[in-house]
Amino acid sequence: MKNQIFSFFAVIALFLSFNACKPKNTMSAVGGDAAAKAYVAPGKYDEYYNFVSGGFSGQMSVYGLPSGRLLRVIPVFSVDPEKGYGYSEETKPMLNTSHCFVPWDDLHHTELSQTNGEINGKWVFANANNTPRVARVDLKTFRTAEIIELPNSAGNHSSPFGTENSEYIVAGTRFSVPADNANGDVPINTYKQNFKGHISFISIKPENGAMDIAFQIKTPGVNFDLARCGRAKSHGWFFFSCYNTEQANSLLEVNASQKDKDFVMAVNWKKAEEYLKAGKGEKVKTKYAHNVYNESTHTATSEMRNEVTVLDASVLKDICYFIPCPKSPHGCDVDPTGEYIVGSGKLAALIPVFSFDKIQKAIADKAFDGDYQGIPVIKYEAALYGEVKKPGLGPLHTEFDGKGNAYTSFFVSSEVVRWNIKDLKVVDRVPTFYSVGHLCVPGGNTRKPSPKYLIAYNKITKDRYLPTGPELAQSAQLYDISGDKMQLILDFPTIGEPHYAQAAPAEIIRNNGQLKLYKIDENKHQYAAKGEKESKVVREGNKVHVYMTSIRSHFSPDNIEGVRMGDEVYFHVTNLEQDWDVPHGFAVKGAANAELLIMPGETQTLKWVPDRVGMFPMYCTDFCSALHQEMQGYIRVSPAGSKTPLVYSLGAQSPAPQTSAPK
Ligand code: K7E
Ligand code: CUA
Repeated sequence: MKNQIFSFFAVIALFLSFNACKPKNTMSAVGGDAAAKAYVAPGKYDEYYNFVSGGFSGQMSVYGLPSGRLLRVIPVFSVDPEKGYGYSEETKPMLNTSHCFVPWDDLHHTELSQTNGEINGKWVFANANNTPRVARVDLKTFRTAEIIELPNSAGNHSSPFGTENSEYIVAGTRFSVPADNANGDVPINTYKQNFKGHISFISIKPENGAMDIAFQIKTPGVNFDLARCGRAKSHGWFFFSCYNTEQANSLLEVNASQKDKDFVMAVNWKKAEEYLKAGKGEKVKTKYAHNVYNESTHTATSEMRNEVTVLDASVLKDICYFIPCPKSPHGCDVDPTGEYIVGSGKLAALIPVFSFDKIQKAIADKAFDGDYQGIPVIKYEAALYGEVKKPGLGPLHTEFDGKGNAYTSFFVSSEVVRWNIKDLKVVDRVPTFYSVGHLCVPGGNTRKPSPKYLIAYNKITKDRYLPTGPELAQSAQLYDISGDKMQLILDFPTIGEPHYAQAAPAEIIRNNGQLKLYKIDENKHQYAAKGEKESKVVREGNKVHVYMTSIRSHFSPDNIEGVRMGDEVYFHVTNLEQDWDVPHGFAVKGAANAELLIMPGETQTLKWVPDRVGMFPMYCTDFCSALHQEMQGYIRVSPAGSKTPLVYSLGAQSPAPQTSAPK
């Protein structure tokens, strides 16, 4: 019997070791009280807002925690027909770039703005990975308010990570490329000579969040992966993980995994600021778009910029330092005290923890191992606080609870490991289902984390949900980390592929002066009609401007005749409602466009080019009242050159069209 039990456990152990990456026993992971812990009763609010990256959906989604309820999808880098984002004339400029109108991107990281190293609830930033951009979402409106493109960059992955007072949002290029002002028409195998890395420091205006590229730092050509600001004692520094220090340009899975160690790059941004002030930056010609949404005109504008200031790290020797870090580091995370910097080598069997104090001493003592293309390399041992031994397989990202613990995700062994920062001992581990990427502890990248929950954002869901054909739901998992043992309490599917996410106590976000509606008196839109009396239709050549209003439950005007083939019709719809939560929608048959979804007091414009002669209905798409289905109208389209007079009306039964505003 004893023997049998022994071999039973031996088999279990074997099974576990062979199947480490695909934990199968899902039942035991969820305790009986899990449902109660994640349960938020109908009508009750969640404790936290969770801002989750949408990966290749290009959007950001907002969940309530602990319920995992989806509250909102905020369109950021991808067009969103549901909200008319990128389809309305007002929002099209938001997606403008130096390339063209780009209707999609790949959003990996969200970053909440901070004051004194704590979340302030004003803005959440996001990165576009493909066509390098950083966006600012205003948490008063939960809308994208600003997008700035990044020159000299490609694959804006190490982004957007903020400093403790949101002085800067920083962004490191994943792909090194020839600089924008250099000849890019060079053989790819000249990577070592011609390819450069650039780190962007985007300044944030404290009063309104306005973004501007303050400066860039030019570095050797490597791949920047992730970054974190120094905090508290290390405020003024930034830490980036970099891989491909081999400078390979082909088959990176082999060729960029040759070296035993790549780097964490420590950047003294206060020093960089001094050099900038002293005029050590070079003004470099380039081209990048800066797009801003104006809340009083309800309109975005896009401006092309053509210059950026670049500091060269190989010339200005004391702004950047490389610290050797094992095996292609991915995450680079700084603990709440600012002393410990954790590098997570994707292929490493240990986690190195660097000490800020030791890094400072190493720099003072010049404890260098030579340089890497002009950048000093600090000796590994001189910067190292210690190593977490055998923590798991494939460490990716680390978050902190402010109680002395770190939580690292392990992609290959599909688990979250809690370890003590001081003695570097593993104290708990819990399986994730399945391959986990980023983790989020609310405030986990601040001086004061809120250590009740941890959310794991997973890459593969396999058998967690009802199957949906070849493509399965993406997933997040919620853990209770308030006790000695981490406990899985909830799975919830996500929009797109979730990478990083941040969360904040609901109070911080709710009480930041959220907007309930736009005041109609303050509407400065060029084509606003601030009352039905102002509604009208005006022809300017082949452009027809419809100054339209919507209120429960009609449009004004609701009948339009005299539009001709060859015309471009612009429906400028002003929602006259002044109540919270009463949007109206607008759509026209056959429009090569999306709907408009217009908030109270707002004006939005749908462009429509009729493709045939005939009668075209238009209607409200948002069920706004009991008589929502009555909220409709017609537009008559006549042949090109026809003499049908331009008339419009409201409440006039045929045949009594008006040519002036309805009374
Ligand atoms: Cu690890 Cu793009 Cu931050 Cu995904 S990244 S997981
Ligand atoms: Cu307005 Cu339905």
